[in-house]
Amino acid sequence: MDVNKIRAQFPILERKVKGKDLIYLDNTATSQTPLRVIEAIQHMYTTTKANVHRGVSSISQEATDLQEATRRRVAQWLNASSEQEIVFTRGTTEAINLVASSLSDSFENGDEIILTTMEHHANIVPWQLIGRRKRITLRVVPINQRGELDLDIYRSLFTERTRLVAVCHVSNVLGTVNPVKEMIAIAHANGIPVLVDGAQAVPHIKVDVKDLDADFYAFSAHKMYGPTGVGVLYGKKRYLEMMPPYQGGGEMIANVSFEHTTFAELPFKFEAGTPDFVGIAALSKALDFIDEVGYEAIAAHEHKLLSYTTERMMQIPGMRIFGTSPDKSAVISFLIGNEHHYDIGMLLDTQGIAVRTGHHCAQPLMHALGIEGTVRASFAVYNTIEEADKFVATLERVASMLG
Ligand code: 7TS
Repeated sequence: MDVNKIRAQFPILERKVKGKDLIYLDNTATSQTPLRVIEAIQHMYTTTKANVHRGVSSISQEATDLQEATRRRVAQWLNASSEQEIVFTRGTTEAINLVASSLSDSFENGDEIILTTMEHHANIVPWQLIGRRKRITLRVVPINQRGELDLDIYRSLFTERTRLVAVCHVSNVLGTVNPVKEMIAIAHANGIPVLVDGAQAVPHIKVDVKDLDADFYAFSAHKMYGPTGVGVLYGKKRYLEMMPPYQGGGEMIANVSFEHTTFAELPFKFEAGTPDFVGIAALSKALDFIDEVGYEAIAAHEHKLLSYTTERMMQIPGMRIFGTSPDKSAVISFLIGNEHHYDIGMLLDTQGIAVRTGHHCAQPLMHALGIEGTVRASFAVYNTIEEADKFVATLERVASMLG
């Protein structure tokens, strides 16, 4: 893999911040976008902007074809059984809200959902919102010192009231890659379906929903070199067919009268209103990019960055790294002594180094770790060892400045 050839495809990497070369280490929040995705968006706005599934016009047909070709592509890419199992949403958050809202009709007071300590708020709050209508108990799988789930406790959480397991594939704070295939098998042995939040997995790991046997799998395009405003919900057809629509509006109906409405076939039943068809079409170019580089090369490069940077960071006095599982993606959450995460992030920014600080939308995890927040550096395929060196050298200076 030639990282310079990859970098050349990302125009933003040429910009300066505070007079320094941008070093972008906030890929967990959103990754950068290769030129082919940007060009696909521009091409569609300049040649093919017509609303999808509506028109007799040639350009509406072309726009529809581009959207539906992406749906087929995503279905193949995930190894889904059919493109009817691919619902386009605004992102992971909306995909999880869709499932929570739609499934909630079938929940009863006293039902239970199993989550984990390391969930993003997007995989906690939608389940709590059901609680406005029904009394639902969240049962939470704890983590060990390395930031890994305790599977023995997980096994013990199933009761006759369990209705669903919702778990992240990869933690956005700890980087832990959870054994979701095993967790799904355990849930299925108990007769329970599983929703996997794959937001932090798809940029780094080849996902095969059949091999995992996931019932629902959610992710966002913008974290995997794609455009903002587009997400995917994969759902097994037998579940999606049973579930009522999430939102009402145009294009999700078969027939509407003031007395009665019947709904469209899958997946359109779940896609009310005009979708981000430009972004959806451009998502296929992000998949092209990932396929071209290849997951093996992406993983090898990112793991090299992760182990090299971690090793160098550990030399800094007072360094505390949160999340040390051997099965970890390239995310490093840390603190130095008792220094405030925000101060460290600010000082890194003065050198053009973009990281994220704070609770990372995972406040229950922060409580479990006994902290308020961390600094988080996260890598993508275009990051380099030179950038890692500059990052660590800056951290060394920050550490000695802060004393
Ligand atoms: N789930 C996980 C595991 C995430 O990391 C995120 C976003 C989401 C869901 C929500 O994704 P969205 O595209 O719908 O917003 N995580 C982060 C983050 O770690 N920093 O900024 C956003």
